[in-house]
Amino acid sequence: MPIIPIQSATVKTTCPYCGVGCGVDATPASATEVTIAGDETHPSNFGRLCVKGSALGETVGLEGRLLAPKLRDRNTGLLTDVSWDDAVGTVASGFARIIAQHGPDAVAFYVSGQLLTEDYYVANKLMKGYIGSANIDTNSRLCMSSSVAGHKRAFGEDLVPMNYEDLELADLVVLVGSNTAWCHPILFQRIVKMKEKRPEMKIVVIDPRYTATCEMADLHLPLKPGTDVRLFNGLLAFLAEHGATDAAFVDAHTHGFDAALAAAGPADLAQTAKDCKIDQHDLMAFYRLFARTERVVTVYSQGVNQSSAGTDKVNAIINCHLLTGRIGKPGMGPFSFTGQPNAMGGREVGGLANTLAAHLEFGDPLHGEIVQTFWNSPAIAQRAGLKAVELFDAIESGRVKAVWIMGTNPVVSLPDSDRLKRALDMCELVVSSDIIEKTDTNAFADVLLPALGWGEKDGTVTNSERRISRQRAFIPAPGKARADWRIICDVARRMGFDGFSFAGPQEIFDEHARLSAYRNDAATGVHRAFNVSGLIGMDRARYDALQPVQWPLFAPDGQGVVRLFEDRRFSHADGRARFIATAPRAPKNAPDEDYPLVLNTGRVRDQWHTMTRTGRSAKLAGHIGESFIDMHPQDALACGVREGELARVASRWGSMVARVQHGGGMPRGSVFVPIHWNDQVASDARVGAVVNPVVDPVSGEPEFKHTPVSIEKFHVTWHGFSLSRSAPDLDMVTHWTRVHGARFVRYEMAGRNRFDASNGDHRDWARTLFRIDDQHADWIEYEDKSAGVYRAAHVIDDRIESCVFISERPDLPARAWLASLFEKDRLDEEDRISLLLGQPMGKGEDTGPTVCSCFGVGRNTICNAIRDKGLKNAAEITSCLKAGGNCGSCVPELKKLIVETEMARLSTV
Ligand SMILES: Nc1nc2c(c(=O)[nH]1)N[C@H]1C(S)=C(S)[C@@H](COP(=O)(O)OP(=O)(O)OC[C@H]3O[C@@H](n4cnc5c(=O)[nH]c(N)nc54)[C@H](O)[C@@H]3O)O[C@H]1N2
Ligand SMILES: Nc1nc2c(c(=O)[nH]1)N[C@H]1C(S)=C(S)[C@@H](COP(=O)(O)OP(=O)(O)OC[C@H]3O[C@@H](n4cnc5c(=O)[nH]c(N)nc54)[C@H](O)[C@@H]3O)O[C@H]1N2
Ligand code: SF4
Ligand SMILES: [Mo]
Repeated sequence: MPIIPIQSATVKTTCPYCGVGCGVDATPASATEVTIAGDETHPSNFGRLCVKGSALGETVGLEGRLLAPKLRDRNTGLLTDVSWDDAVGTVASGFARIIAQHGPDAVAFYVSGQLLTEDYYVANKLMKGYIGSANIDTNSRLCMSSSVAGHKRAFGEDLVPMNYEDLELADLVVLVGSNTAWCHPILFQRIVKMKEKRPEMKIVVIDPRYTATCEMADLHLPLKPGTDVRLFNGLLAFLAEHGATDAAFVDAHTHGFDAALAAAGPADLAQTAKDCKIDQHDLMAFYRLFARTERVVTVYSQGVNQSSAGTDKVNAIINCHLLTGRIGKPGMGPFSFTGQPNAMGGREVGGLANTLAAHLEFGDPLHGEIVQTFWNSPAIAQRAGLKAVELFDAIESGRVKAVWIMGTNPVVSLPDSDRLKRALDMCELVVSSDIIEKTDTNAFADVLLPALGWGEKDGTVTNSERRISRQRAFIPAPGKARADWRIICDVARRMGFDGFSFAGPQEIFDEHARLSAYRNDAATGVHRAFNVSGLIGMDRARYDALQPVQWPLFAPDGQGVVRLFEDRRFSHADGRARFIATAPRAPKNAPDEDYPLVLNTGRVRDQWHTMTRTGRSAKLAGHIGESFIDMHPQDALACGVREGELARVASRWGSMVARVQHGGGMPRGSVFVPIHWNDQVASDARVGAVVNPVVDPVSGEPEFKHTPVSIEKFHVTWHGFSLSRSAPDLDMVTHWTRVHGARFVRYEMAGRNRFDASNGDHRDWARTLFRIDDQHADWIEYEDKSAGVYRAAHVIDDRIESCVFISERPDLPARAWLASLFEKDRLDEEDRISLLLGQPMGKGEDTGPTVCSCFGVGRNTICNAIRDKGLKNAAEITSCLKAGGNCGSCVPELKKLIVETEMARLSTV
């Protein structure tokens, strides 16, 4: 469907993916296209974009969009379009009825770090100030909540003190549990660029896996999963023993060092190395480097947060920065990278169930009084609400009877997610606001509310360095979709609440800014560092012109505070930071005989979460097209599975199926599965079903990186793939994964019993697969019964419609070349012969899976060029093939291919 631009001028907006928060120049180029470029003036990225940001233009079409409010008939399961009036009425009366019967704690909102600050603000206000419950939690619970809890314990407030420039000013950057190269690519590039300029700058990666990030590191510590507290406690003891401390800072500005040191235990390098399963010399090298380098930034992400010891991991890291006084100064400090585009904005407004609003908390009645007086609201939540995992437990047990899910897909992203399906099935009223109609979560919704997506919505987001940027609209609202803030306000008003009559997001932002400043001092209220009083009173024109600014921000048109704690004052009442005593403890569920391996889950370079947006881009699909189980070859051997085969990963909670691979740098004992694949794109690849529902006791963040599992072969009798212009009949296959192409959909498939190449009419089978009635259809067919191979292509008027390749063995031919046939209006003779042969004739080599998505350069092309032309580094590959020359996201993989090609060459000489 065409996109009708609001205007053809360039609009400055912010990328909707990761927490780096890159500035984007979006230019609607024609009725169907938007040109995307990096905003050279934005201080996060200075014009650069990673591969996901660069592909944003491909993801704004209307395919699959939810464009009208819908109600589901629970008996038939069918959805019917309804008016907004009816939809808002159904939600408002449903919530009101349940509140009247069962009290305010019987309802809940589950929201998202992908909402804008304005959406988030009104959702929080409605739940905590009007409904009077704190049952609003956000998917940031799954993401940053251990960091939030760690910051509150150490600093007295949820504060990330840092600035992106600190990464460039540092002499040592420690990346803990962060695959920065793939998950925060532009920050990674900023670090790498600086290292190129100043080779003495060091990068250390602490991650059980050897990730793409490690390609650029001086040192990789492949620690045993879950042992970070041990490692940083060991560092604390080492620093204390070697006098690498800032005693004056510790004396004047902190509390609790002695207890923390006692909990850390003695400085016993050998024992720490053994506990963490790290080479003792490498550990010593890291400790020494940390001790002698003044300018250290320690970055941490989900390898730290998503753990049953997540909050302790955060504090164990911060302890080391406090002991050395390396905080609040240029080029040093602990730096929690936020995941989602507006994780930070959500924390500002109070989107977590255990914070109230605007960095005010539960537990002190004064905080509640400040917020209620400011809102002039009929109620105020008195105590913390249910955290995400508890919230869905409460839905399952019937305590919570209505839930409104906004901008998140919990049936994919929560742990033990099959149980979530059961919970939602039982829930009296499930409402979901989304931009996409068919998601795993929406399948359980009684009411679907169409929201505006990126490019259509308008508001603010805050990135990892506390920088507020505008997301601006450049496409008109499609169908009946409405802004999230507006949907929430409409429901609030229909419930009879005043306080929700906003003319636009600028008015909500203004109220948010005023609340941040309201009684923000110890004399009349409570001092908090979160204060954006400089942004009060913006009219629409000023709001539209708002430039990216960091908070706190006091002066109108000011630039905000670049770095926190430069004054050595922390937010605890006495102004001091706290050391936290952190005793190491093992993950709750340990591997055992039945489930001997540890499942680690995370992200891949070119997909975003549950793929509702990145999954639409053919360019992004080329990198990794299907889910996988990455494991050490010896573990694979022990489990009786081989690379390229399908296997089932099972835990005590659930199971999923994916293809086994090596080469992802897995240590023995661990397997890695990506989080993105779900029931919309694969038959059985939702890893959330397998993950244990264990949470950190302080933050409530799930232990996504550590579930004991077993792996066994998934038996099939045939393997295959199809490319077709319309979807095939998936009832014909046992296992499938869909991959989005430019002019086709590709299905990787496998089956049991239904296809036997030595027996039966395969054309009939193919006809049923592609739903072809025509008995006289034009087929190009090849069959080798003894080898168990069958290939068929269906052609209409010389144009390829569909093709399927089947084999009894998993060694199927390459697929990349087939895509080009779908670009053609007519197949020529050579194409037809190629289809029969199952490989391209002469021209068109098999380029292999995409490595550089920007220029579509495949692995085989790159390896051939490295070998044939003797290319020595990434820059030479770029000048030869362009690969790596645009966004740079693939540069770590290029480096890896150089090493692999060289090793392959050496092994053959
Ligand atoms: N391409 C892409 N980028 C994204 C996203 C995306 O979906 N796709 N999502 C965004 C979001 S919301 C988030 S939260 C961030 C996440 O960004 P990251 O945290 O960088 O990503 P993950 O892949 O979840 O996990 C990071 C690493 O933690 C390691 N790890 C596992 N267990 C341990 C452990 O016990 N100790 C240590 N030290 N490390 C461990 C894993 O091996 C993994 O490499 O990415 C953001 N950026
Ligand atoms: N096993 C495992 N699970 C994990 C993780 C892990 O590492 N391992 N990581 C966790 C983390 S850190 C995160 S952040 C979560 C992410 O998990 P989710 O939040 O569940 O994933 P998304 O796909 O981002 O879901 C966003 C939904 O909102 C919709 N949407 C997009 N834009 C808008 C909008 O403007 N308005 C509305 N109303 N809807 C919109 C999208 O179509 C999509 O359905 O996953 C968590 N789950
Ligand atoms: S690093 Fe990539 S995904 Fe993250 S904000 Fe920038 S362009 Fe978007
Ligand atoms: Mo996240």
